[in-house]
Amino acid sequence: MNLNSIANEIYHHQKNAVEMDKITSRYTNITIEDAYKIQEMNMEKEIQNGVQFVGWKMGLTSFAKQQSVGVNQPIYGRLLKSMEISTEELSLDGLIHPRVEPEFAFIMNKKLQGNNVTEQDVWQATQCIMPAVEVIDSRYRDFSFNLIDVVADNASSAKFLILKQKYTPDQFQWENINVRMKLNGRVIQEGKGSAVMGHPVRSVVELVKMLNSSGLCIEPGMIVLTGGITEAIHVLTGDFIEVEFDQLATIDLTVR
Ligand code: 0L1
Ligand code: MG
Repeated sequence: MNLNSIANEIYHHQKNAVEMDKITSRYTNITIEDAYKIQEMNMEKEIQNGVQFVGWKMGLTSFAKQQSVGVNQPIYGRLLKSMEISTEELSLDGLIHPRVEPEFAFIMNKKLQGNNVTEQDVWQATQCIMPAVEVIDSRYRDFSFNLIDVVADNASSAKFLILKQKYTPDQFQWENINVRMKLNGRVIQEGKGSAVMGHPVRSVVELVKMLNSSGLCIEPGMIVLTGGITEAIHVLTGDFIEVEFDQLATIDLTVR
């Protein structure tokens, strides 16, 4: 088994928006550590090409999502500047079978590292929190994968949008913020901040610990997407999505 060639295969499918078969059905000895290594190798390719590495995303942070993949742990992925969409138009170019989910984006202003990090440490390192939407797009056929497959595929990262509105960490009880997602005018998903590991700050704590086990950390200025507040919804060309964060703001997305 050659991790470099598996990384190249996944990278090809990510870049060309073509579905692939699960790697775990072909490489039965592959480990979760190998999968994070593959993720890192592909990120290195992007950095070599001049693309900025801007932060981290946590995935599978809700019980519902963990159940749907049959796991009991979250995962992390890497965010690139090229994944960020700044207009409220979502182009499906370069995507296979995209899904959209509401998230909180934590913007960090201090380095966070180590295995003993606390919620207090995270709050002290949080510059602001912003409503966000993540567009996930697994490169695996029919969204069929296990934990190792999805980690190697950068936790299904594809695009993200962060609203300009900034909120201070103490402005709201983030676990109590209700979020509704409407598809073409009809509410089809509802959730609460507490869906993210009980409280989104816990997702950042967990991320720091997971990164630490690979000698990594959150650097000042980085974004952290803390994980889906509701289930993700499939989107198609022509769809209009409204993501309403109670007390905060609404993100409108037109799919082109
Ligand atoms: O952001 C997420 O929670 C997605 C993690 C990967 C699972 C999926 O693609 O649904
Ligand atoms: Mg997500």
